[in-house]
Amino acid sequence: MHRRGFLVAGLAAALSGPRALAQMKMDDMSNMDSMPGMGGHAGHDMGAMSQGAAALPEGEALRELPLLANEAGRPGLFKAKLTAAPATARFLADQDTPILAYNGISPGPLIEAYEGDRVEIAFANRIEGEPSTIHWHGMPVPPDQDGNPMDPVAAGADRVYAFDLPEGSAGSYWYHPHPHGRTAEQVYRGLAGAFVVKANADPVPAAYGDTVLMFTDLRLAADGSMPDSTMNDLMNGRVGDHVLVNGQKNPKLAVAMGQRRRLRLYNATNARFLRLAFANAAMTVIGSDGGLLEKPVAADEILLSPAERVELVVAFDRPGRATLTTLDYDRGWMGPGRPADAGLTLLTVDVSATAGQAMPPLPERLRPIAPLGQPAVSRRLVFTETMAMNATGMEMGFLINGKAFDMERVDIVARAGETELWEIVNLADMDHPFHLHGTQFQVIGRERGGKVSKPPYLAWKDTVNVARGETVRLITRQERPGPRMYHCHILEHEQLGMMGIVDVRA
Ligand SMILES: [Cu+2]
Repeated sequence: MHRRGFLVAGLAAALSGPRALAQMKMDDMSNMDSMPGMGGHAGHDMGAMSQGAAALPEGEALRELPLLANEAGRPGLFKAKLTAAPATARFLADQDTPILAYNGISPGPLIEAYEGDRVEIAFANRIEGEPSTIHWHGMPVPPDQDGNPMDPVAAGADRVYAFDLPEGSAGSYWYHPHPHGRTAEQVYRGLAGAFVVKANADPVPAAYGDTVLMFTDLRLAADGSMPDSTMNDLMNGRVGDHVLVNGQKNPKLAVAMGQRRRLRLYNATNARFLRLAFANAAMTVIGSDGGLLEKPVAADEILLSPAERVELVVAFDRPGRATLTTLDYDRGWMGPGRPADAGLTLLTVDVSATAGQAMPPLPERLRPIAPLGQPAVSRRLVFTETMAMNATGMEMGFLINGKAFDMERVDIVARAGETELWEIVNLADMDHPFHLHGTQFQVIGRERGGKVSKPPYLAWKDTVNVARGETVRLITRQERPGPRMYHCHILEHEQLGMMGIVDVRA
């Protein structure tokens, strides 16, 4: 195990309040046998989380996500309803699993709208006893429409989210709850869906299709229920036993030899890092979180940290079986039960022996991306983790600039329309995927162990992994006044304090 320093004295004072702390009782610590002072030994054996994991059926035909029906009846408007409520899912042949769902399904229905559209979505929160919100992850929506924790929708209540999709905003976004203190649980219980904004003039050939592959992470007890999170989950982020694609384990897709497919990959897990490769098929990256790149880039592998998306064109030029699999990635793990990252097959593609009809080529240029330019302001955000034992148990803090999230506190004041440099410094022992609401940013550099590197290409991003010991520099600009959240997208870390508010002023 990676042994860490414990701050015993004075830690409670350094943390800003009980909301920021995970209070762990000793009797919850049965799976923490490698903690200093707890006895036991370190190891990479599977911890309590994976014992008795139920086997899920594999190899069913891949289900495309069902579309959310547009009730507007006229062009230029997307109007629909989303209801968050308890539901059941059939992961095991003979057992119902209680989940939370949007319109009865998980992942939620796929929202497809076009640049220039007005969007009006009536949200009904029918989760008993829990506030919720819908956050439009990555989308350029006004602050008061973005489902911030400051704007909860009470249990049983309704509200309408309304916003316009500007020209140039085509991209692979998603939606999920963001209520204070409940985001992690509502997401792992099933609340997440994809929101694809389509371009009016799309350079990618329509013959490639357009398929969302949404990865979620399921932990299932033998009785078909989803167990509550453990202390290990709170520290590392909750990692499940099964990575699902559109709700299915290792589903199957059949394609003709020579076919190319446009695939939008979403990491909608709470905390699972997905380092992905396609065996027997060639991947080309064409887009990031906020839409197309300037030109296609061939890739042997991809790292998708929680909440990131990538748009791919995959060429199936060899007959037989092509598989999307995971590779090992060490993102920093505390205690026992580090999940087996490598060797998971997420999707199996059967490629026919006879060639299908010829496919049009991918254009060499996709769209221009203008660099955001010289920043007028620079800021530094330092991510740290703290832990301590006290009389009631263990206290953990996930902090930004030494502070845990406080809804009443503005951490940064920014000016609308002004370009800023943000330096995200990770001094912690785990990777933390950084997410900023309300805009897309451009990463301009990384630094780790004194080594500085520039990204290989310009891309619009709303989430970027900051590896432990790494500094990521990004350029950002908020266009509209109002409060915006920034946080770690390991949702348990966000919930334990690794979040702040930037107040954008006119
Ligand atoms: Cu984190």
